[in-house]
Amino acid sequence: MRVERDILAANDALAVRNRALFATRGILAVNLVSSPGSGKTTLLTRILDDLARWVPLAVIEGDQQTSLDAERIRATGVPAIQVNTGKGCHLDAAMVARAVATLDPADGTVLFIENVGNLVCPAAFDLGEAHKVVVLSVTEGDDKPLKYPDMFHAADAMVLNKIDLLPHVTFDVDRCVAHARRINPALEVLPVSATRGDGLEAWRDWVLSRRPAVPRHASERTAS
Ligand SMILES: Nc1nc2c(ncn2[C@@H]2O[C@H](COP(=O)(O)OP(=O)(O)O)[C@@H](O)[C@H]2O)c(=O)[nH]1
Ligand SMILES: [Mg+2]
Ligand SMILES: [Zn+2]
Repeated sequence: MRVERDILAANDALAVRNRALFATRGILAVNLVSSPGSGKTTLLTRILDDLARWVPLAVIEGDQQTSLDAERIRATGVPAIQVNTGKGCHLDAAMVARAVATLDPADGTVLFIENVGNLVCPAAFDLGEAHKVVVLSVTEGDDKPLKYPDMFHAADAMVLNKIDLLPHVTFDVDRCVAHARRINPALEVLPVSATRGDGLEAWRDWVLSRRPAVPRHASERTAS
């Protein structure tokens, strides 16, 4: 559809600008995507303290309504901005650009973007992030990679959350991973329980290992 194509082209142009800004400032932007309730905010709150020992952090929280998630993030001491999309069902690059201007993250910041809970259109909207990470919880069914292939194709990693609930639900981890890798053979899989704590170190290390080198001129600007 024409209108849809124009909207995506305009978004892509802004995403290119976001990505260029992140590159000059050595910022790692990670876009968390999932259906509502899979555990995105919990996955963040559980590693922010630890990450804060190594890197500056900032969070953009997307939801249709409320600033509850930004408040959960700020309670950890990390700066967060809530973006309410109203009837909108995804964040776009312009929203991220405005939030970044307000947050004014330091060079070398790890910037998490928690997208609106939706496994469909966030796959199509580039925000300028380095990586999309799809969060799937075991209560959602092991067939979701087959049903929402675009999202699993766009993601570089899948956090498989709520593994503490595996004894109580019908969810075949091997089948889920096989489905996901059929769509995206390079997909990394991180099984975790955000509440019980399993796999959180691997999740933290995955983030830390993705940091770009901070460009020389950027570190000179911050050096006092
Ligand atoms: N049992 C269990 N519950 C979890 C886990 N992670 C998150 N939850 C719960 O799932 C619900 C939704 O979590 P939230 O982080 O708000 O999900 P979001 O909508 O993706 O940001 C909350 O009640 C969390 O406590 C987990 O690993 N195990
Ligand atoms: Mg949330
Ligand atoms: Zn949407």
